[in-house]
Amino acid sequence: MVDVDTIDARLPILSDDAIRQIFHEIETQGFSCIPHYIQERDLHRMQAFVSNAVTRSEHEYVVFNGSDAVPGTGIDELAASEKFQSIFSRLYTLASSGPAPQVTFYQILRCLTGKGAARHSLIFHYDSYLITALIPVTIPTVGKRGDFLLFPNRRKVRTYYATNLIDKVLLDNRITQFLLRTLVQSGKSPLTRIELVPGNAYFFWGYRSVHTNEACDPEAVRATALFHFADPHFDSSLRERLRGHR
Ligand SMILES: O=C(O)CCC(=O)C(=O)O
Ligand SMILES: [Fe+2]
Repeated sequence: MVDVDTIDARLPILSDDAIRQIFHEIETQGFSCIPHYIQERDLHRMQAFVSNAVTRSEHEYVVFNGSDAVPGTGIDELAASEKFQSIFSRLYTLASSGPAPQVTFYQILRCLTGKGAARHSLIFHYDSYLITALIPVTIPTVGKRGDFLLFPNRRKVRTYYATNLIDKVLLDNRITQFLLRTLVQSGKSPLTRIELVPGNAYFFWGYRSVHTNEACDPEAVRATALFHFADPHFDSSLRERLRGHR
């Protein structure tokens, strides 16, 4: 039974055509945005949580993992919402032409602020999950906004976990990170820059796209909720063995 007072009751129902359109936009422009996906009253609940969290952390970077860390904020309701989950399962099917596994998320709420704002920004990466949804909760209205930066669809889904590791090593090193930062500063790169709007929902292939966020000013707060779904290497034996050695 759907509780009428959860977010699910207020989310739009997206037709299969709408999902195909989202899929097409992710494939061609690298991301798709559903404007005003979260209604004001729900957004306010999330923003109040962020503002309390930042006070409690004495204005330093803080991150919350999973629904249990954000009870009653609406972010937990979103993760459990059938309407929200069905966007992911249908996108998955269009991307992989197979049935989607049950939708569960690797889910985080990142609150950038203080000295940590710069430290946790401009770190270019691939996500470990195919589909990423980003929902901006709080975005600075003055100073640096902390735009989202994306080089969309730079790689295919790797058959082997080992190839995925090589991709990650080639990206996650000082030289590549320095070159990418320089490229961003030059303003000449084929970079997609997204000026985030609170309450919108942005979808992209997190696994396939190099991406990161810019910093906000230390005295500002920039909070984003991220929902990651579908790990292509969930059954990799190499990964299991590497984990065992940690
Ligand atoms: O906060 C953001 O804008 C992006 C964060 C991100 O890419 C991630 O957590 O995987
Ligand atoms: Fe990411």
